[in-house]
Amino acid sequence: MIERFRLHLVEIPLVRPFRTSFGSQDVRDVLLVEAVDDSGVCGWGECVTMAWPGYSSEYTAAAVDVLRDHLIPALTPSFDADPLAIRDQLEVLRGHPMAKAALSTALLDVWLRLREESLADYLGASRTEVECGVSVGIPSGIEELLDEVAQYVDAGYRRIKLKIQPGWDLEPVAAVRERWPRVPLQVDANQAYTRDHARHLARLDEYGLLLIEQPLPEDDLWGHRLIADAMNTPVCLDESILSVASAESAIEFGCTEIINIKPGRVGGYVTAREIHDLCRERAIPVWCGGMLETGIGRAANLALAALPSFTLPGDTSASDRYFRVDITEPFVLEHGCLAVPTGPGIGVDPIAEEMDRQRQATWEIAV
Ligand code: OSB
Ligand code: MG
Repeated sequence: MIERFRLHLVEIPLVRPFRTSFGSQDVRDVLLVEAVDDSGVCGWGECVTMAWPGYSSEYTAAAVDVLRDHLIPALTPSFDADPLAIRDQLEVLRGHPMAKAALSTALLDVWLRLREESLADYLGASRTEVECGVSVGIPSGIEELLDEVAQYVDAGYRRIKLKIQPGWDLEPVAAVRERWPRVPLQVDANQAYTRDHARHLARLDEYGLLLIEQPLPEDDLWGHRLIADAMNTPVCLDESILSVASAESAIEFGCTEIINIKPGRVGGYVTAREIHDLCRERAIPVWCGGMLETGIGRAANLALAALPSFTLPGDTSASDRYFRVDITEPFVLEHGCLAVPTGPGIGVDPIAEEMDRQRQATWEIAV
């Protein structure tokens, strides 16, 4: 029986600022949900919200509020239900997929630990390690960009993703392509363009990109179809994919040729697996996105990224790409891959001393 929850807010410095079209971060404010079972087993879920609503409408302070005042009370007293039933109960409350994902992952982690089953086995993973890419923020200039990409290429990352925005697109892509003619390369706009940019974006075609991620606002599915028709580079949706239904619409309307699956954005791992299964049926390749997670969120993402249709390297980078000190044992890149955790549940635990060192606040919720 679950007897209490703890929400932990920790703040971890990033190794370098991460700038995108929607803003810049130099620390990661991380909200972790801990579900405490009366048997002594604890489960963990990382809430991938950021401090401000730049990527989506969710943000961390609102996640604390909705978890404490709405989501946890909505489940009381049936926290021990199976993962599908938990999702059904949370669906009655609208929106807040990241908060829902954190809560349902903490409960799933307890549920699996009690069964001594790994998340990878539960989801149906087909590999023991996953190929990793890296997402490169918008730096101060081309020289800085080339220096940063060189570090990642030398470290063995299997693909490079450049963040772009109007005014920072053709030139950085050309510079990276010129220096590394064969490195698998893709770009992510985080909704920074408009439909009127279609012809401009088509100029990226000559650089042999794997894909362009989310050029237009989240709700503009048809606009993405217009962009896809205007360019040869495959369009890949991130922010627009919020559910199995939105994934199916995007595929059927020809708005996306590849999908970035982020468990936080779709409300958790059960839905993430269903989107994977849909994409498998429709022959749409998928890859696992990231939100600058600590080792807690990364461990669970690696389990998901080990499923068969995750055929492109994801944004599941090693701990040292983000933090000098992670809050779990660090994930270390080996020949461009990270190992999928094999222990029960998500397979990792936070290091208590690191949590204490970085702690900003804790909320305790007895049920
Ligand atoms: O759009 O994929 C994105 C980070 C924060 C918010 C949105 C995104 C990202 C990344 C980094 O691109 C992914 C990672 O390395 O975790
Ligand atoms: Mg993205």
